[in-house]
Amino acid sequence: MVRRPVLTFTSPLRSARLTTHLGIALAVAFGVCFLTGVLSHLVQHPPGWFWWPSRPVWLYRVTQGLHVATGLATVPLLAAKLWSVFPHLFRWPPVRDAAHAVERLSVAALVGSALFEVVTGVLNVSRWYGIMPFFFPSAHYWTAFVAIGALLTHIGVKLPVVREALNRSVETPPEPSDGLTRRGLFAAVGAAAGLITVATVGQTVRPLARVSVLAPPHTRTGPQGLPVNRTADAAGVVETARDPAFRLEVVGPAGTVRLSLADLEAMPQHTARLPITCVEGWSADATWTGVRLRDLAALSTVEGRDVEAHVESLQRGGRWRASTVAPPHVRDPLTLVALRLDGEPLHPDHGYPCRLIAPNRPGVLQTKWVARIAFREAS
Ligand code: HEM
Ligand SMILES: Nc1nc2c(c(=O)[nH]1)N[C@H]1C(S)=C(S)[C@@H](COP(=O)(O)O)O[C@H]1N2
Ligand SMILES: [Mo]
Repeated sequence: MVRRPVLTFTSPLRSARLTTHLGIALAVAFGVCFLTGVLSHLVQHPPGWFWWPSRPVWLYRVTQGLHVATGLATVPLLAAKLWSVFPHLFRWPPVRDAAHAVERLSVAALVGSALFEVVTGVLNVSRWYGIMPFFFPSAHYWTAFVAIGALLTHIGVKLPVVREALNRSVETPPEPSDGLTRRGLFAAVGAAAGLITVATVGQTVRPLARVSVLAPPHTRTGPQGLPVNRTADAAGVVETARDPAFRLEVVGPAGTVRLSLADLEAMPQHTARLPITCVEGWSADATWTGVRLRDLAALSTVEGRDVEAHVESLQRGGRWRASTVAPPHVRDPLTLVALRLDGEPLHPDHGYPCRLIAPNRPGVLQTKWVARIAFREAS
């Protein structure tokens, strides 16, 4: 028996039906990616109409974990989908008429933006920020709208073909009698997506950490058993963080107070088990102890008013040196200015002398090495 080479340019495995099934799987993964991605953007840059709760504590962990997991599972789906239509991309003439030209352009935008999203996403979670000559979140964010717009256009244009392909009575080209079948190919793509998921999802589904061999190394562990994105050294705070003259400045409409570490330790201490959820997809639970943010608000604001907090780090520069805590999170008794991790003083890399930790909040907003908190009445 002669074995036919499979997956070639002229492979008989290609059919509208196979492309349709791959396309549906890809569209679902892309849809989840788009929605969870836009949600993440809104949580980080909330417009006036947007409201994000402080509970459940794990919600952002799930949505962002899903974003990165579905994004990574997209890689084999996208590869197989492109392979299944590859000969079409070289059809002659490339453009027949105006309508066809628009359709071709939307396909070009779709392929380009989809590849861009997947490649930049993978580069970001692997921390190869340096080789991207643009600011990742902005480029990835705006291209997502190009991708989803082109995807919806594409689905609209292809709907008749999709309908026909899903109609069981329609003849599909004969399957090759030897080698890989369409069902086999579809199963292989599914298995590849599954393998990628198992190999990476342990960075957030911690019981799977040991089998997730492709999870980036820095997401596995760190000082005090918790990963670190930016170290005290990288943030340039090694000296200022251990200065005994350190005071936390708390500013508000009712006055300003300066608290030493001993002052903070003398206030009522509370313990909470909360995850750090890095936007890059890793997350881990830890036990934090410290002062409630709302107790600090009480020192400098008028009781009963809704306040938000602007939290600033000792770190001089850097995009994540400050964050704003919205009223639901300021009120939440689990929102802490933490002094301890698992009962020990914070490691310098985790934000010594004190760091913000709030429930249901992206990691980038969990400001470390907090030096100043300004409360103001929420508008
Ligand atoms: C392998 C695939 C992907 C990976 C690994 C990935 C990873 C990421 C990461 C790490 C972020 C957080 C960025 C930050 O806030 O610093 C993000 C945000 C985002 N992603 Fe993806 N992504 C992937 C695919 C996609 C796709 C296919 C779409 C849309 C169709 C998408 C849409 C978004 C959006 C809208 C954001 C929010 C950006 C912002 O905060 O401004 N991503 N992605
Ligand atoms: N001042 C400051 N705080 C920061 C950062 C930073 O770069 N500077 N990085 C943030 C990011 S991206 C994450 S994921 C968390 C990680 O906290 P950890 O290092 O204690 O795990 O800290 C956040 N707090
Ligand atoms: Mo992060």
